[in-house]
Amino acid sequence: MQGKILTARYGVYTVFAEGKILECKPRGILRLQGQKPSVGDEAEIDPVDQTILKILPRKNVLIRPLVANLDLLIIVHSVVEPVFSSLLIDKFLTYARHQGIPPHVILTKVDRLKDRSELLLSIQRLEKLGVPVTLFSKKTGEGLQEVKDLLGGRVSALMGQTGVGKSSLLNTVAPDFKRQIGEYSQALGRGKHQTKEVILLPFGSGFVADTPGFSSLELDMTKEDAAHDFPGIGELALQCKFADCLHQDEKECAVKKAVKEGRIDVENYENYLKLINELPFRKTRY
Ligand SMILES: Nc1nc2c(ncn2[C@@H]2O[C@H](COP(=O)(O)OP(=O)(O)OP(=O)(O)O)[C@@H](O)[C@H]2O)c(=O)[nH]1
Ligand SMILES: [Mg+2]
Ligand SMILES: [Zn+2]
Repeated sequence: MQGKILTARYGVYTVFAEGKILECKPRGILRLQGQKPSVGDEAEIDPVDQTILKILPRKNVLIRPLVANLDLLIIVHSVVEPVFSSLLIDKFLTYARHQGIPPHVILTKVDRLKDRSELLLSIQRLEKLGVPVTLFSKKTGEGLQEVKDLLGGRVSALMGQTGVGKSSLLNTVAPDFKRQIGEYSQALGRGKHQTKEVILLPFGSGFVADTPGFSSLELDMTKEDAAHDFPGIGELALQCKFADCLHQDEKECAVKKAVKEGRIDVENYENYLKLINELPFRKTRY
């Protein structure tokens, strides 16, 4: 029987198979083969002795949070608390592209915004990059139908800082999920890490992962990765003279040329420079 792994906890996996949820343990052979099941995995299971026999090949795997086989990465970001940051959104977008998963941005808590003019500029910038954006509020229900449509029929994961409202959004979409909601701490300037584990929730004919938030994101990426995957910038990297161009001081750089000619937003380029400053160089393997 084939099923999908919904949760992973202390070596016990809940598997969704043929409409039922089973608790399974991996067969010893998996460990011998060095295969560790992850949430989102498609698995061959034996429903009688409740064991996982085999993990089917993965389409992709997001490392942080750990979820396999995603169709969509939903970057959840708040417009107020935690404070809105276009740099952080760009970081997540770079990460999504680096992992080969299409992104969608949901901006939460829009009920708390009196003036939307600045937000609209940020949305325009993202849409120019080809990134779809949805505004959402659990208080007013704005964006609810759009979010439901987005989640149905595919496998997606919510990713974002602690306190942005990932679990709240899921409860609004489906109250049966009964996700625990944390609070935003003014003193800490962030949420309180309410969600502790990745869980995949069946929704319609799809699945959506609620994931633990973080207060800062350490990306498993290098400067060279960002030079190729940063939204709006990576696309031009192939036209640069040097294959390893970081679009900083190099000669005949297609990115810098595009910035000068106004084809790349200055904000984009500045975010890019900030991001590569944070990232390490690729370690050479020679
Ligand atoms: N005003 C308003 N508050 C919201 C909205 N969505 C979430 N909140 C509040 O934001 C706080 C954090 O919400 P959570 O849903 O726990 O956030 P989370 O992203 O799941 O956080 P972690 O599980 O820690 O990663 C709670 O106090 C929510 O009530 C919204 O649309 N509007
Ligand atoms: Mg949560
Ligand atoms: Zn360049």
